[in-house]
Amino acid sequence: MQKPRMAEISRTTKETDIKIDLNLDGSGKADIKTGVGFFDHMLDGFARHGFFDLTASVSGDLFVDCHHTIEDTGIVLGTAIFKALGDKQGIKRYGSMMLPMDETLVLCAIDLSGRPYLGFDAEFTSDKIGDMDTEMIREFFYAVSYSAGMNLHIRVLSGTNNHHIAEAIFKAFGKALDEAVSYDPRIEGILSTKGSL
Ligand SMILES: [Mn+2]
Repeated sequence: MQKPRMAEISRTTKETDIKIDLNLDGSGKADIKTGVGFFDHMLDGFARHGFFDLTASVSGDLFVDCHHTIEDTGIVLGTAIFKALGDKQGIKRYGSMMLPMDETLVLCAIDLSGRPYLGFDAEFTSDKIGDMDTEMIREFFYAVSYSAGMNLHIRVLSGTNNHHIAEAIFKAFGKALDEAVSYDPRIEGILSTKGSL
């Protein structure tokens, strides 16, 4: 039994003040306070369905809008994932999920390759869901993929309800990441022909 992979990251700028505690080997316990209610709901779904323990305490310049708060939370979460993963010994590296939510169907595929890339194909018909700008969903995942060094593809295959589409994306991301970070006992060392990820 390996010891739990955890990271605690703090980041303060003139725009945001963020502290994230992440345990990749958790049980899905989340305590999220970003000041953006719908974003909290999304991160909660990510943690719960990925079986990650996640505490996020975020204080951002919401008097401007939600942009810096959400983007910077993505940077810190990605950094926490990167740090918690360490040298990636014994992990599956790849993970994917096809997640249905009523009329919505979302594909998420991940390679923890160390090379950041985001493929994002999702359309929203409303500018906002609750207090969150829908255009920030792409920005969030770009920040996560870049700071975690993760190849991340998200495609909405069907869906009409904006709340469902967003929620299915975050849950699919949690499930795919859970698979990618999980151990496979058949893997000796690091799963790469190069010997490192
Ligand atoms: Mn919901």
